[in-house]
Amino acid sequence: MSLEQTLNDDERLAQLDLDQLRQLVGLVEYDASGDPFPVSGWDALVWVVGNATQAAHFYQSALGMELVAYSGPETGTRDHLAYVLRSGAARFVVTGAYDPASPLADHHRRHGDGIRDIALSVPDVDRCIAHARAQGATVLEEPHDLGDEHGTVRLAAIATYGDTRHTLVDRSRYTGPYLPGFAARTSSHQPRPGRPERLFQAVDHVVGNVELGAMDRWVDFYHRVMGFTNMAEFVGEDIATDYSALMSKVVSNGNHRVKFPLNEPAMGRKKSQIDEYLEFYGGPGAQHVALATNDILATVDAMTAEGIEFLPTPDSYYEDPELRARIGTVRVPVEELQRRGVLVDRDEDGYLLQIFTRPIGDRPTVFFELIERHGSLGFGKGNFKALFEAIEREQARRGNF
Ligand code: TYF
Ligand code: FE
Repeated sequence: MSLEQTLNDDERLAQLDLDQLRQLVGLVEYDASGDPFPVSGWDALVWVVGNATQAAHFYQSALGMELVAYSGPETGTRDHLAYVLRSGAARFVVTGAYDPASPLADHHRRHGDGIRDIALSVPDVDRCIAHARAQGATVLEEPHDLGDEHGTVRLAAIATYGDTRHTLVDRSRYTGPYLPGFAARTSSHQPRPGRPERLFQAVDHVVGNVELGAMDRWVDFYHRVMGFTNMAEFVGEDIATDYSALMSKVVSNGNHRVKFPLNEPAMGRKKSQIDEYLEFYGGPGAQHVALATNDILATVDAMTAEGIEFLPTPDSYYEDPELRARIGTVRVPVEELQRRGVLVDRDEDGYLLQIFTRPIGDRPTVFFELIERHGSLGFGKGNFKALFEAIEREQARRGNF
């Protein structure tokens, strides 16, 4: 699969070109011919929330997304509502129960707001499912076509950690706004004057939190079932016991567009942030979504103006001479980063800028990261100490540390 072929129609529509994507999310060239489970990229992150109508408003006002489609009783879906939102290549679907007997109501009672489905775009659904089944994966939905006047989508689904699933989607023969059953719907929301047109361009990575001792099993699942490979960054016992209270490994698909860090709790001095997540989510699930932006300062400013709260970073972070030397020169003055609490990490390939929000819902579970990559293919390992201290201060405010 050439890099050009990995660009799907949505991304062409979003006017993202390969060079932009390469920088934004660290895309690489790879040979898909020997890949038993070729994945071209993200299709959608499907959220279950307590109130999809209000969440759709939040994603438009606070995250600057654009409403593109809707399904509900008016379009023939009797048990739940779904709103489809876009920002560049990223697609979120927020769903909520309409009928109290909907399985989504039960999902929400157990997990609170969260990601139920990390849907992936694949060129050959049937081939992926055949391989996944042979590797012992749980097939939740057999390959099937959904069609309407806009064409046909082929879909299937497999189970991953907790109640999370991967729907596999081939929409190459479909021109509708999302899936059959959805009607095109546009935003009535008017962004504030002066706000950048788009606050993020793509999903960079989605992190999964799994139970103590389960990380290597899930890494193995992504290797065997989905043909993913390890990325360099990992946090082992040595670092974990010092300050992070988690262990982490990262797997990615062939072109590196889909990256899954997997965390498990480690025994620190106090309760691990991963244990807090597992307790309040009611088991394993998606912990954070990193959103790729090419102007993290403008994005932070716009989101802050809309009431998004970011984890504060102490001034000592920017004043630490060792860190300052490691940061070197980045594209903006360090004072601009300091004013907003943006973190910097550098490795042999380049650097990245990143910042984390507080949990976005009622439970101390899911949050967002903003990331601006300049060559670095890492995840901010150099910031773990500062970041985890900030997270622990938040845990303490909640009485969970
Ligand atoms: O995706 C990552 O691995 C980084 C680091 O609670 C990280 O963003 C890991 C755990 C966490 C927050 C960030
Ligand atoms: Fe991250």
